[in-house]
Amino acid sequence: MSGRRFSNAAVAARLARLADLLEIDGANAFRVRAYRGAAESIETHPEAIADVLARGGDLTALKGVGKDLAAAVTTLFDDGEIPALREVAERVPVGLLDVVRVPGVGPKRAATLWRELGVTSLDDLDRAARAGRVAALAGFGEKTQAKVLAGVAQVRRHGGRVRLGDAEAALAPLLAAVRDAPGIARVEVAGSLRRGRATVGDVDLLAVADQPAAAMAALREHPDVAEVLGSGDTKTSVRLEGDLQVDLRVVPAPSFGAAWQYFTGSKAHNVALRQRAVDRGLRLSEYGLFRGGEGEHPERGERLAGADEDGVYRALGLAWVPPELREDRGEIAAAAEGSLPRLLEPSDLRGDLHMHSDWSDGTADIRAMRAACAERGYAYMAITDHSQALRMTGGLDPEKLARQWAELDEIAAEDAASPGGGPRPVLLRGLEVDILKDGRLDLGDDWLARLDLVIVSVHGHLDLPQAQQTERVVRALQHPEVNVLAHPTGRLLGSREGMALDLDAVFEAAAAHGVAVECNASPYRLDLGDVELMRAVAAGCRVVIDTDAHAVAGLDDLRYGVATARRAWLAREHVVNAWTLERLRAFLAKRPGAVGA
Ligand code: DGT
Ligand code: CA
Ligand code: CA
Ligand code: ZN
Repeated sequence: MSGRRFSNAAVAARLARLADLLEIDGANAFRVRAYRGAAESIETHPEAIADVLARGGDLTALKGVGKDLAAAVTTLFDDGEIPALREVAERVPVGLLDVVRVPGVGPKRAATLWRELGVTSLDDLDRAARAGRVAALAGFGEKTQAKVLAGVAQVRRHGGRVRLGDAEAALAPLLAAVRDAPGIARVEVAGSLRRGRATVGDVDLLAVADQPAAAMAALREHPDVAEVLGSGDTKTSVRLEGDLQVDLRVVPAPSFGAAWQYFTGSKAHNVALRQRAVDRGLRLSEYGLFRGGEGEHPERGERLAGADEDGVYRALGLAWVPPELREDRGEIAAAAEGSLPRLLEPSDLRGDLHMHSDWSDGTADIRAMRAACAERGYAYMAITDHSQALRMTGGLDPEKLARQWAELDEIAAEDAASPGGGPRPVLLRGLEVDILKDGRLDLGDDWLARLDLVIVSVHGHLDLPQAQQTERVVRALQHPEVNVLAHPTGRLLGSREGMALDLDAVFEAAAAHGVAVECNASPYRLDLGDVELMRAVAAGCRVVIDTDAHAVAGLDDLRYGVATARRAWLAREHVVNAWTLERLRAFLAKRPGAVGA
């Protein structure tokens, strides 16, 4: 068994997906049922299938698993995929799997919608239904169309988490509208958005207002609102056009801090905090921190804190805990001892070390990217276009790289010719070099040696079995010229899980060879994520937070990376692009002793 160790649930999910896709594809009903039956049997099997296979056990002993299915599952463990699933997924758009989840749309109807209207996703279905094209199909009609529309909204509500960046962007105009409503004293973001999670389930807003009704109306009546889910005296919930749910609560000023603390969460942090209150004979709720009171009415007791968050933590003998740390990962003990880290701040970063120009698939030229970095006050920056293997990006071969360096030299000459002027970030010569399938790098050693900064990353063959993928990445990290491993897991939030990779082995190699691991700040990636960053630092790795910007606007994504790093408890010391240029250069040159400098 060379592949990934799949859980029973993961195996079952693949078989169920295969059954759904086959059914949409019009496969024989017997075959579809066989996959579904096997999925159920594997999901509920008490022993891990991985263990059954490891001890040479027979899968056909499981109810509903015949010879062919047993072979398919064995192949999954050996090769990381089921051939039949890959085959059908090449024919049938996977977006139809969302479509079949819509109440009233089974696989048969999904197939009709696909063939007749070209529907391949929930968005397509939504548009087709709004345009009245669903009702016009034979066997559908107005009633079904209305049901489909409501069903799409329902699937979206329960289905997806929304990326941090998308949530921020969607929220901004609403927040401004509520802030401008008459009688508003204060509006703040709470929930997972305030904690900086990579994705959010919904957005929680908290306000203090003399006229709560006006605040509620400002939200309800905003043009971006698609549906009002509920609206009362103290709470309004809406769903936006882009599917995000937003809850607004209005609370009395004396309770604001306690409510902000409560609705910021996380739930696990709140549970631990409330226990601390109980241990002190106190009661903590969204109304405040109280001594005495009775039953359901703690607020009849003596109020010790509640108007501001800081006061709530202080009254519990704690330092104020930054929201990104509130996940019950040891922050309460640290706040009690006064040992919370001095977390990285956005202003600590002195440069961005991963970005693309129009030499490969970026949209701006080097001078424009540099001007944008200068505006952001950076001391240094690196242009890191793609290497030649990524042909569709216009990746650079040595000849093109030499021409790019000539342009960098020209810019340096311009600088020298006009001293003074505005701030000018130092331009480092970088490249994002592809890790080839066998772990070799997509550029010759003599060229690698002449770069200031060598980023390596995986863009192809993301589906190799774990042992092979790990060996591939580790081999790349062993190359003496390599400085950064970019987007180490390859995950794309909401659309692609990370590669099968033994991250502990990767982190160990990165630490041993002086390679920094990236926290890619693109809101589509946030890779490494918070939990992985903690593991990396524990393994002795340094971290670089960079944007992988492909346009000037992408440079602003840095703050999502900072939020992720803060969630991982990172301080300036861990992050190489928070260091001075001198110290960074020593790290990049892998000079002995440089890391601790
Ligand atoms: P999300 O929306 O899934 O990304 O995550 P949150 O953390 O924003 O969760 P949400 O919106 O359900 O609730 C906001 C906060 O309210 C949550 O972080 C903590 C607090 N909260 C909600 N339900 C409970 C609960 O049952 N117990 C406690 N202690 N706190 C809760
Ligand atoms: Ca939330
Ligand atoms: Ca909520
Ligand atoms: Zn890149």
